Amino acid sequence: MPPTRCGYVALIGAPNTGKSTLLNRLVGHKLAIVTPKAQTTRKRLLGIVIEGPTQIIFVDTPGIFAPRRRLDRAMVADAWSGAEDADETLLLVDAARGVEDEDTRRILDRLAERGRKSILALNKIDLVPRERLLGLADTLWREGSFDPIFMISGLKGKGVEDVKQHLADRLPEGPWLFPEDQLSDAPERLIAAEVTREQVFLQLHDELPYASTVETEQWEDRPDGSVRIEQVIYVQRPGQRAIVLGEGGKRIKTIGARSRIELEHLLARRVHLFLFVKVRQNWVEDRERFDALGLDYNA
Ligand SMILES: Nc1nc2c(ncn2[C@@H]2O[C@H](COP(=O)(O)OP(=O)(O)OP(=O)(O)O)[C@@H](O)[C@H]2O)c(=O)[nH]1
Ligand SMILES: [Mg+2]
Repeated sequence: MPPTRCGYVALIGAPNTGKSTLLNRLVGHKLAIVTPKAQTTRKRLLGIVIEGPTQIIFVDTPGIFAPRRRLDRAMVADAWSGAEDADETLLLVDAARGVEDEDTRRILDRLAERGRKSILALNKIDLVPRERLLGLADTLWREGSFDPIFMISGLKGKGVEDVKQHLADRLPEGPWLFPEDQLSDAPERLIAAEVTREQVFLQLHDELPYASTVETEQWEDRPDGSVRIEQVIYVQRPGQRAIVLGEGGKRIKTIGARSRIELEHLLARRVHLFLFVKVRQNWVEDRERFDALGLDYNA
């Protein structure tokens, strides 16, 4: 028997580069929420994979960008501390967007300062012609911060096995840190809140998703095997509450119905979901909300 190996691998990158999509693909389960909007992920999430003798603990992180508000700062700090605590850092670059954007530039500069090589995955290769990919890979190679460079599509699953195999061979020898069948560190009630937040992101436009947060307040396992879940969607203003509810409560009904379907799939049992929308004028400055998210209020 070969010795066991184990280690943490942080997935970092600018917002919307496909980190959460890749995490789900690597684990083979939908753990992290994914939306077309930037700044979907707010807090680190583990996805645990076994590859031969190696337990790979992937860390999905919030996108890194120039933070302005308190919540942004906490998210970005959470992402960098994920990278600092990990054995390996895997930077995702969106091949369709390239490296010209400010967010990626800032990350490249900070990684260059570390003096330790990271792994690079040029992602979304399904969207970009091959010549452009080779040009981009060449530019990134010259940064001198990356070895190796992979070309992948997290969405289509292309190149993802190669990344996994590379990490499985490279992580340090040591005992596995989690039980064999554990997929994540996130408690069910937190993942359940995320599932509803994903629907809030998908069903609402403009600034509203960013102005809201979701918390699971009640979780009751019923004798008949079903579960009763109560969640609160916090928004900042009464006008936003009206938008989340929609005309005649139509929109909240859609959010609830879709979230419930996802939850039943995820939990493999019947779900009774009750959603409430509350106005908390300054929840983005509210320490309690940060604690519920597991973020550092003073980052
Ligand atoms: N075409 C294509 N789209 C992708 C790929 N990977 C992710 N996407 C899409 O990119 C968008 C963002 O994906 P996410 O996985 O949420 O990105 P993220 O990096 O986790 O974003 P944040 O959490 O906001 O930082 C979604 O619409 C995904 O479907 C890919 O390989 N190819
Ligand atoms: Mg994400």
